[in-house]
Amino acid sequence: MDSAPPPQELLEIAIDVARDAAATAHRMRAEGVSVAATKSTVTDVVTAADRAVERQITDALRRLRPDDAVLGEEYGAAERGTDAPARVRWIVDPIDGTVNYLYGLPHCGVSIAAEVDGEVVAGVVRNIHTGDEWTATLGGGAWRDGRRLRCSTETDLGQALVITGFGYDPSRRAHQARVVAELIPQVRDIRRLGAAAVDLCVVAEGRADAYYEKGLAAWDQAAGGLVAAEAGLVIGGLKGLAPGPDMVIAAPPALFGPLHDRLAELDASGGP
Ligand code: LIP
Repeated sequence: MDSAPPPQELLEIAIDVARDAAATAHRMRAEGVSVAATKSTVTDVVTAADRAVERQITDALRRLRPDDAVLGEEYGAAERGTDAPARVRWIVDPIDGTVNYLYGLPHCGVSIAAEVDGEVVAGVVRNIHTGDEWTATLGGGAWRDGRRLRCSTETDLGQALVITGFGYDPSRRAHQARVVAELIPQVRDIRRLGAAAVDLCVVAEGRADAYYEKGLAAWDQAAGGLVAAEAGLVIGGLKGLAPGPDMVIAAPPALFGPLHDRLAELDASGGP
């Protein structure tokens, strides 16, 4: 089996591809976007831009690294033309925060992560509107504009500004809202920004103290999760589980336990 390139080399590819993709998404937004289709529910929308940007990213990765696997939100696992196992897999969310993108809210981004033998080793998240760009490599730290990111040092849950999100299924939203209703008196405040990949990067640089959400797919959290972890946040699920669709929690070491325990008591990964 071929040797995998160093994470920095994969990161440089991800950055170039993400910048071109964000430029396309930005141009298409300016030209006007509309709903092309809906997915899991009538509010789970996909635009023509989500699809065009994912095709652009997949084609670029295919050109640059033909043997790699690509998993994208809109088209799933891209055709490879070989059955030989791929050591490198790219995990792509062409536009994370699609509803924000549709409404023109400047909190949405292109997210590209590179996984080697099942472990995420490089990731970039680029805000489509602001150009904010967060990057990380495994063991190499998290960065924005050449500045190494360090997460919040908050130790008191009662003082914590917590970001969370809601799914597209109304009954799941009702459950998530009940959890927030119980949690909000016990934290500084809650923020719902609307794009998990960008949310994780905002927490990575301490512009909020912690994040949690149920219902994320790999493409929502792969790159942002690495940025968050490399900025010093503990990333995990509930009850020792890995971060995944049931729950993703990102918090500074002193806050992870208290937030985890509160979310477990509130059955935050439960419900529909
Ligand atoms: C979105 C996530 C967000 C979550 C939304 C949705 P999308 O991803 O980024 O955190 O609350 O329900 O999953 O659909 O914009 O790629």
